[in-house]
Amino acid sequence: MRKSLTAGIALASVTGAALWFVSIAGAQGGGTIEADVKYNGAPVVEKLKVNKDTEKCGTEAVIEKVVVGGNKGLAYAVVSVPGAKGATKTKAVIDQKGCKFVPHVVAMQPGEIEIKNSDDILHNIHTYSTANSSINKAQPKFKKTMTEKLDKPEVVKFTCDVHSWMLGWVAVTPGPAAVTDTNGVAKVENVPAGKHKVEVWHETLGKQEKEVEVKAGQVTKVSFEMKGK
Ligand SMILES: [Cu+2]
Repeated sequence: MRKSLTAGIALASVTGAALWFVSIAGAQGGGTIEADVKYNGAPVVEKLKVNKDTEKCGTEAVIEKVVVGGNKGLAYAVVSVPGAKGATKTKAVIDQKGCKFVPHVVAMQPGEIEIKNSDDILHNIHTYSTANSSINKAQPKFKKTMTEKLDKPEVVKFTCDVHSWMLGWVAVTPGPAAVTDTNGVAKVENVPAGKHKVEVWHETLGKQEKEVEVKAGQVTKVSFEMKGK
């Protein structure tokens, strides 16, 4: 220990402060969890005729409840590590575009979320939650962004009172989290080394959890198979 510290100081004095900083960050020992979420069932997509704001919304709303991509990968599942503290906060953003919430599912740490309106028409954000207070606010076309607070961990349902088909989900998680892509893969970064519980949540297929062991600087893979209800 003493030997490596001395070597570190010697190295830092030669190559400068930037490298020293890197070696300290590495010593904290974060790893990555790569979750592979699969679903063996059929995709569920509902279609609805639209006769309002059709110049922005189109004439058909597509409500994607279960999105299954290549290799049975399940999209829009939230993978989180609730017990891991000190997750890096990135700014959460959800947009209303084409009368849809984009992305359909957002994962964020407790804090602020920026709600955008890219549509040039009136939307009315209406959220459903228990721990956080409900948001029910008109967002006229000139109001391009609103910032709201979601500071308690839970999954918050986003709807719009103007366009009844609009549906989005914001998962406020206490630890680091990520949403699966169209291949059903989510990479959760900066997870401290050690044993952790990994949770997967999907809006219609429910929850699952598994234990994993994360090692510093390494990628730990874990797979889930969600069951239909
Ligand atoms: Cu709307």
